[in-house]
Amino acid sequence: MTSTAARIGLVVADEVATALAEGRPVVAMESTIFSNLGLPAPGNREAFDRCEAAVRAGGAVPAVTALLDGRPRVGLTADDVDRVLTGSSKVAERDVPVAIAQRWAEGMTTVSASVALAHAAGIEVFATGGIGGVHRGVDTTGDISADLDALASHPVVTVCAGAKAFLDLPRTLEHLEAIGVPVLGWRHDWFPAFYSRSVGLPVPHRVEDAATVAGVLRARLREDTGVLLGVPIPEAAEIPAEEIEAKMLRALAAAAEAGVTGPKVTPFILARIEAETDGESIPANLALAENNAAVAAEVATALSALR
Ligand code: PSU
Ligand code: MN
Repeated sequence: MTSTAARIGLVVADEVATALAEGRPVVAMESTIFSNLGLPAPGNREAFDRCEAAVRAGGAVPAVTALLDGRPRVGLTADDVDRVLTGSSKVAERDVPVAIAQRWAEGMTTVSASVALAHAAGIEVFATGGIGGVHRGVDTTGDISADLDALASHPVVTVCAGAKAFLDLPRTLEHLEAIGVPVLGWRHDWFPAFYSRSVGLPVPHRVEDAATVAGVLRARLREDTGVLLGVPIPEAAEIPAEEIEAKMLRALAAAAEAGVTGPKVTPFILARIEAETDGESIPANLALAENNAAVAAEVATALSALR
């Protein structure tokens, strides 16, 4: 436990605390993806079950982060998970202190909040579906996800399928470069675009194994900067970029027309993409999240071997 953990009253589940104390592998996960904000029922429970099983199959302990009854939590009970599946308050890193001070009943952690809580608990690997990034139209809106700053501010490996192509992916990669986050491609030369394995953007560095990813985190020059590992969606589940692009553009247009701003933008667009694809996006989303959880367990195992 870090001094941050004590100051914020972080509650770490027994199984997670024991694994950390014994130096065994642990993989943190976010709660937004499993809540109403990320995936519709019943796909959200299936996503949770498959991600948890993939982490355990890889020999690691899963540690989902959330805020419940005003307390920040790492590692959930079955009852807690039921609450997460119906959760609807989105909590980014900057919102965590407010949720604690105001004792919110529930807060669903985004990537930024989860990476911060993972670090506070002493966890070095985090798995998710896709990260937030620089939004298209940033020149007028200024909309850049707090996920990016969190990657630069906590020494955690984030395992993801890149980011959805409704974002401005070239500028997201430029931003990650500017803030000093190493970006790695898992046995892949391209920055993954969530449903699609590539939209033609090269990834700065390709890696072939988990030991190398662990080595990159160990060799960081800044104490508090993490690593982004982009894992392409398994081929069998991929939706090709040309098939999804027009649907994403319609979802973006609907968000602009509805005048949606701030933290509501991403959940709004996610829901519209589901509608535009007639739910075809859901199995792809589950497959990539499960695959990321499996790779994250490998990375966590490699990190505990270095200890
Ligand atoms: N991208 C997805 N699914 C998600 C999210 C992003 O494909 O559920 C969620 C994650 O919790 C991410 C958050 O951290 O949205 C980013 O929101 P914003 O763009 O408001 O920073
Ligand atoms: Mn935003």
